[in-house]
Amino acid sequence: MAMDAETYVMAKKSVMDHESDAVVSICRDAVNVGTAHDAVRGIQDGLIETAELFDLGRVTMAQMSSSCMAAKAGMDVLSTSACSISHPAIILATIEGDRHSQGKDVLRLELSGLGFNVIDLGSDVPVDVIIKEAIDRNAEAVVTSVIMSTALPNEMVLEERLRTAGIRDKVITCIGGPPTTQAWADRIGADIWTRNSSGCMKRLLESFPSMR
Ligand code: B12
Repeated sequence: MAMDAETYVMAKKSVMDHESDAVVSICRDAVNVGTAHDAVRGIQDGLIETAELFDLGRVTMAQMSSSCMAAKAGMDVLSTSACSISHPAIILATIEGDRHSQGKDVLRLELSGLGFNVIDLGSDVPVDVIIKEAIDRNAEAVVTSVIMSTALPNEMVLEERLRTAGIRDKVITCIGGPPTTQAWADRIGADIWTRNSSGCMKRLLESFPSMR
C-alpha cells in the first residue's frame, strides 16, 4: 500500500510538538479516509525522534511526557478503529533491590505511546513476581530497569528463572539503566540492551513488525 505522506508528516509533527488535540483529530481523519497505518507510523517515528532529543538533553522531561501523552491519545483513537495493529503486552519493572522509579516511569510513557500494552509492576519488584505476571498476562516482552549497581545480579537471576519457568523462549528480554552494559547483557543472555530509552523503543518496535 502506498504511504500517505501528508498523514504521516502531520502525525509525526503533532507528536513532536506535543499537540494532543491535533494528534487526535489527525487520527480521526486518518481513520475516515483509510490512512490509519500512516498515522501510526507518524506517531511512532515522532515519539522516537522526541525521545532521541530527550536523551540528548534537547527536550525537557515535561515536553517528553506531553509528547508521550499526545501519542497515546492518538493510538487510542486508532486502536478502536479498523486499524489492525497489534498491542503486545510488556511487563515493566525496576528489578528487586532497587527502589528507583523515574527511569522506568519514562519508559512506561514512551512504550505506551508506541502502542504497547505496558503492565507496570512498579519498583523493587521480586523476580518471582515478574515471572508470575509474565505468565499470567501472556507477556511478549519483559523490560527491566536497574539503577543501583547492587541490584544488577538480580537481572541474571531473572534470566535464569525465566528459563526454569520454561518461558524464556516466549518473551523478549530488555535491560537498561546506568550500571548495565552490552557485555553484561551478553553474559546473562538478555535479548536487548540499549544505553538510552529511545534505543529500547526502536529495538522493541523492530521486534514486533505487526505494530506498524
Ligand atoms: C532520584 C534519586 C533517588 C530517589 C529515587 C526516587 C524515585 N522515585 O525514583 C531516592 C531519594 C528515593 C533515592 C534513593 C536511593 N538512592 Co538514589 N538517586 C537518585 C538520583 C539523584 C537520580 C536518579 C533518577 O531518577 N534519574 C532520572 C531518571 C529519568 O534517569 P535514569 O534513572 O538514569 O533513567 C534513564 C536512563 O538510565 C535509561 N534507563 C533507565 N532504566 C532503563 C531501562 C531500560 C530497559 C533502558 C533501555 C533504559 C533505561 O532511561 C531513563 C530515561 O532516560 C541518582 C543520581 C543521578 N544523578 O542519577 C541517585 C542514585 C541512583 N542513587 C543512589 C543511591 C546510593 C541511593 C540509595 C541507596 C541512597 C540511600 N543511602 O538510601 C537509595 C536507594 C535505595 C534502594 N534500595 O533503591 C546512587 C546509586 C549508586 C550505584 N552505583 O548504585 C546514585 C547514582 C547517587 C550516587 N551518585 O551515589 N535515589
